[in-house]
Amino acid sequence: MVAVRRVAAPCPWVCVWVWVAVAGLCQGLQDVDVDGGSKYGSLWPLPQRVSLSEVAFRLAGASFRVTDAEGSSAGPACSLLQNAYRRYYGYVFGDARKTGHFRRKAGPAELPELQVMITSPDSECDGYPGAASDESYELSVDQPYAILKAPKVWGALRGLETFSQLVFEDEYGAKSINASKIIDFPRFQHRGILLDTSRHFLPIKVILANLEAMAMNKINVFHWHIVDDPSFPYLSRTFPQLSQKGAYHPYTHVYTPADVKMIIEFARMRGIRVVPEFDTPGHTQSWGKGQKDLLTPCYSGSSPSGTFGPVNPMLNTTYDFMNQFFKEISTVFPDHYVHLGGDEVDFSCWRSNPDIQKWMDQQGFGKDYAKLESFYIQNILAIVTATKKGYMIWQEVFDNDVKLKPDTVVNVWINSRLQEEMFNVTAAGFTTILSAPWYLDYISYGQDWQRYYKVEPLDFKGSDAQNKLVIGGEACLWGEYVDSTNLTPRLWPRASAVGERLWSAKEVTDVNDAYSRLSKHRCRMVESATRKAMLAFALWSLIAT
Ligand code: CP6
Repeated sequence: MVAVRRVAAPCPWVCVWVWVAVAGLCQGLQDVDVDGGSKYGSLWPLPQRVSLSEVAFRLAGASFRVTDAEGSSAGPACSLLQNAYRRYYGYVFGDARKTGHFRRKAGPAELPELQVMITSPDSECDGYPGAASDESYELSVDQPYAILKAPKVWGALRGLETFSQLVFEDEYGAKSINASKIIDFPRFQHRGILLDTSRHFLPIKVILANLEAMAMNKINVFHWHIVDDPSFPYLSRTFPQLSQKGAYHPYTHVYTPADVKMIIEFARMRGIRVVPEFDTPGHTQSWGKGQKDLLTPCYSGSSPSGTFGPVNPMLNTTYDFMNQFFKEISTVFPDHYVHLGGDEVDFSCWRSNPDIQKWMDQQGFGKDYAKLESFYIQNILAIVTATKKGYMIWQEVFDNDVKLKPDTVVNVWINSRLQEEMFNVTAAGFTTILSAPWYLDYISYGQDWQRYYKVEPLDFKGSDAQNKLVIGGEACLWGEYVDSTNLTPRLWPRASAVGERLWSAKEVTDVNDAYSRLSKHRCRMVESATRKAMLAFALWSLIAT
């Protein structure tokens, strides 16, 4: 057996370990296993290029500053950055400025400041992140101060996260950081998480906490599967009866316009897009409660059975409603994209309805219900296009030969014919995101994060041009068996595996190295959540007593 020895024994975990893999040497030093540490400390996801020096600096909580560099295009008026500086100061030092920290006469030099430089004339400080946002940054930790350079604020946010991940406590408990140089940018632009707020309502604070966790993992899209069959928690200004009748509770289990605004702003501050999904014509049972005649009446024999199926595609009133509804959506959600669903349409109800049958004959659709589905979707796409939005759709819409705009994002979710689908979608020239291998609501025994980690999104036989159309992926947390009581442990740190796969270079595949970094990253996420919970409890105590 090869014993692996640690030479730099007092070295703290984040700094570069020196390993000697020779048996029998270095007597008196402790033998440890190979999985003792990554030379990249706790960095997660691993930046594209990292060089770490063994020289360390000390950070003094009482005096350390994050400041705008001279010549930066974002100044004190950029509240997105100013808030981020405050937030990351809190992550690094705890929220209170500590004075009287441990001082040594001799020891590492102090690093007094991190200067943030936005290099492009338009910092995009007051804008929303989008499908083409630049998240690149360069971080140099050295004397006399550390410098974070990014073309846009979005890269600065990612760089601040990385800076905070480099900070560790030395053997005296003092905050320290190694001299380092990092050049970083994402491999894939679209790195998302789907949360489902219909099967179970998720309180705002759960959504916000997850946005926070997403930022820690450089995940930049919140795919909000906001409504579905069981409930309609979106409070529409135009059609308030949808949530009045369709939510689990008309006041407590709804997202008001103010709630939605808050979630979008909280996400923006962290460089996260909010892409809402309003899935039709299937998965719409809850819509029918507040909107008469929207759904197709199902028949049993020659009479209506009293149950309803997908949206009724043969009525003009359906499209009048959808027109008004998506007009509202286009003003409430600032992202260029809306997800329009289109998955899992059950034809049995349409088939049972004699009015639909007759109308299909008139249209020349015969008995081809996929044609009916395509007819409906085509109309919805036109309605949404008129609001100047782009759309994402589940793969069935593409499979059914619906005519799609060139900037359509096709969301691939069926695992059994994944490679084939990725090939076909990209061969047709559409951008695609991958969800199929990352259904995190599915649980199994053991370290299944490794299964998610080992997925290679470009593992299909496409040309270079086809590969370029794969813009990323999403981890999906469907809500049938998930509510606020079990959401966090089901999602984290397993979604972190997806985060690194989509951010880091293709070659970053060492599971042992990932394990070492991920276990520390997980501790960091737990600590951050615990600090928030304690803060909330302290505030609650003040108010409640
Ligand atoms: N809800 C909606 C779901 C699913 C889909 N759409 C789903 C289907 C199969 C599995 C998991 C989730 N629950 N609206 C499919 C995109 Cl295994």
